[in-house]
Amino acid sequence: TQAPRPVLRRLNSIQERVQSAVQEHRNIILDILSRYVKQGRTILQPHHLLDELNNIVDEEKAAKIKDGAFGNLLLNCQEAIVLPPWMGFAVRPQPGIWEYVRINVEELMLEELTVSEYLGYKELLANGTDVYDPFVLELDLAPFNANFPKMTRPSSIGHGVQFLNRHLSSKLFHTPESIEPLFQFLKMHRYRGQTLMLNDRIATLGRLRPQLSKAEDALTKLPENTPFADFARTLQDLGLEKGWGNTAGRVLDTIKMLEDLLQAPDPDTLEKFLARIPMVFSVVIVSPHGYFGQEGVLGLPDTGGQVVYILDQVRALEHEMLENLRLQGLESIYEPQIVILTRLIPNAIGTTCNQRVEKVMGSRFSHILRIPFRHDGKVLKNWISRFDVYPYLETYAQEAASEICAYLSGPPDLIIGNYSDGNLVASLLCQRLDVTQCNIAHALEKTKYPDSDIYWEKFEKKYHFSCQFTADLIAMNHADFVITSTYQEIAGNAKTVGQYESHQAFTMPGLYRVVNGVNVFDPKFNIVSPGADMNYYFPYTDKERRLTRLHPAIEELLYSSAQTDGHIGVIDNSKPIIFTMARLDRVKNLTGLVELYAKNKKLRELTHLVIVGGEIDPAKSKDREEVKEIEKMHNLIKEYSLQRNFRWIRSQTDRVQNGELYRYLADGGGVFVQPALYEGFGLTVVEAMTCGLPTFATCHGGPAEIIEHGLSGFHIDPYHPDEVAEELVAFFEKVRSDPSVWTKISEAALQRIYSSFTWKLYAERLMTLTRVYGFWKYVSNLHRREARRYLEMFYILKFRELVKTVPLSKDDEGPEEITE
Ligand code: UDP
Ligand code: LCN
Repeated sequence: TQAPRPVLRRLNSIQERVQSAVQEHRNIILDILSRYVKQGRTILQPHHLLDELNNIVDEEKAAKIKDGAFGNLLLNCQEAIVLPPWMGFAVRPQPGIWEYVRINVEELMLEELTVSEYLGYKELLANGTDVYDPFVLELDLAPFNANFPKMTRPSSIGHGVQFLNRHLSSKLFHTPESIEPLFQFLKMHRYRGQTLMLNDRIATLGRLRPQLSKAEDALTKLPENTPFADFARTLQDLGLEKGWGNTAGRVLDTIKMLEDLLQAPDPDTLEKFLARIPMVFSVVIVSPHGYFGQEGVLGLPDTGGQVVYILDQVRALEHEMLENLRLQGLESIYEPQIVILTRLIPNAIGTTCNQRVEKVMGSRFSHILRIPFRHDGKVLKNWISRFDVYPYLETYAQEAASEICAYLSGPPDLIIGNYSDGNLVASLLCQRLDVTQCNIAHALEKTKYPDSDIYWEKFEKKYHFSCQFTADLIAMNHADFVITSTYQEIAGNAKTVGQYESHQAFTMPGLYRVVNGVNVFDPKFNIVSPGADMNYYFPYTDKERRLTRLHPAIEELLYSSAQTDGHIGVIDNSKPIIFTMARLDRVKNLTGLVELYAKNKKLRELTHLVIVGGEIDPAKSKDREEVKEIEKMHNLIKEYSLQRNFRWIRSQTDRVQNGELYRYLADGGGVFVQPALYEGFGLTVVEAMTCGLPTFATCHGGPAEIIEHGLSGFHIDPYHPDEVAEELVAFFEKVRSDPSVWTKISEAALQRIYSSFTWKLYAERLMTLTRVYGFWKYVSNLHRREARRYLEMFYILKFRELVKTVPLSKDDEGPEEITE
């Protein structure tokens, strides 16, 4: 007889693990918990939790706790809620994986909570402890994605396309017949009235193989470089149309790939074969808020890296699309079309943002198309902050849909959204035009502002986060695929929560509760990192390309004694320069760098400091946050008598000169420092490294992944400014005795860039993703129809209501952002 099988249950649940540890070390745990309560905070951050753990005096006991299940809970806890007699803990053992518990701090009872219960409990903080509402609107996307393939290991997050290829190709090639959808896909393939790949002469899958081998026979007899036109007729008679390649050699290669797939399919060949199919001819890139221009816009409020990113992206994409068309043998029939869709701003303050159409410089076929914001048929004339654009987006998207179709003579093949507003407009356009949607966040604001969800009402007047977070949720779930610059943008790292991950579960009391907002294990997420345009940013060692004619202007900027509203402070060329450049936002923390420099005597002896950013005269600034930073900067200069070590130059918008400036500073043995409190990605880090300037950049956000600490640059923690100053001192002292220390970092930085951060790699990857997701969407159920219908409802019932709470801008009173 067989032994009875044990009943299956969740072994070692967090509750069991921690409860037994709690029993074992009862007194000491009681003590720690009561100290948390005594801190008087309602929400504890990880460092608050760890501080108390590190305060245990008895070392032996401390070690026992830390190594045990309770210590583990605290080490992995991202947030604790204090509502005596209970404390709630949100525990994240690994990126993307969350567990919730609460502990009674008097009786030491532990209960496991569902995400819903945890958030309900957290809501008491905002609603008052006696207000419990059992019927809260919950947003839950999980049921819609239940049958959808998902990754399981945190290390595979961000590599969605590889996973999807493997998973779905095993399905597609399950039996000889299951390849039928691929055959149908090739047969249906046409563009603007022209049949591509296969024609009606191959009516069934059964006919495909023999016709391919006949074509193969015919092509092997030809020299490899025979142009397509010379054998087009032969292939057409066999059932093969344009699109297979530009020469006999290339066409043969593509045919062999398909034959391999029919015989012994594998995901890599599938990806390579799809990369050869002409699928992407026109792309729309959406970035509504403005100012979006090509000259004189950087440094204007809200206009930073996103604009640089998109312009470089367009040039790289156009180049890649042209190359693809050439190799496909289609360059004489089609031109790639790329349109940047942005806002037309009639009061364009000297920029080109009031022009409807503008050619993208350095491209052949790409344009900026500007459409104004309207309300009640009236055009909005002034620029408005990105936080205030929500009331205009729906009408904007409607107008854009018809304008784009007219402009491109039909819908595009791909729409790429940028930032919250662009991604929402992209969702509305893709829904209406049935086009593949790609999202790029650049920066999700939620992680930048602590507690902006639970206390959303406090932020509402200034930021309208209720609209922004709702738009983000809708867009990230509507997208076919999402590209991010780094892993951390999706899922953070062992210690910190990712930007997308923070939308997995959160609550905005009084509005709605998100129990499954996004799943970072979804294969839609892909890391595709941008680079720096190598026409502007190239190594300081590339002597032949150096722009020495710009040196007098650069020297004037750095060293002239004139004190103007363009530059203040005086330095000479006797010391290496610590350099930084950014918008003068609070989070960029340029004032933090100035302060840490000012306080360190040794650093002031060894180096000069140069910062480029913002306006110097507060009266010239239009941005409320910038004005505060300008004032802070002037105060620091006074307080620390910085006039003779330090140069502050107003924002510089000429990229050609900026590139040479990075290199000029490298000539003098300088470094670049990026001191942001948080940085989504950090284009300046890539620019500086591409010029060979050793870089010290914040460990909070993207730069932590761009730089390998100690090898291709250094991570710094702006929350520990004195240590940053010491690290800089140590570096410059080392370099003084051994200059090769500087050169090694500079060379390794360049290697890092060439291997992972170039626009060429970016464009190839983005095209591959577009084809693969487009194909899978066709052959499988990746349309996410159910989820999209649910999102539509949420958009209509919730988002539209929230938008009504955002005041419309009053044009005649001037831009809103001046008045607080
Ligand atoms: N930039 C510039 N002049 C300035 C400040 C910034 O040209 O005075 C450019 C900088 O070279 C980079 C971009 O603006 O290309 C800033 O991008 P980043 O990703 O560093 O930050 P963001 O502004 O997007 O937050
Ligand atoms: C926005 C940011 O905040 C930066 O961190 C990025 O580098 C930039 O966009 C480009 O993606």
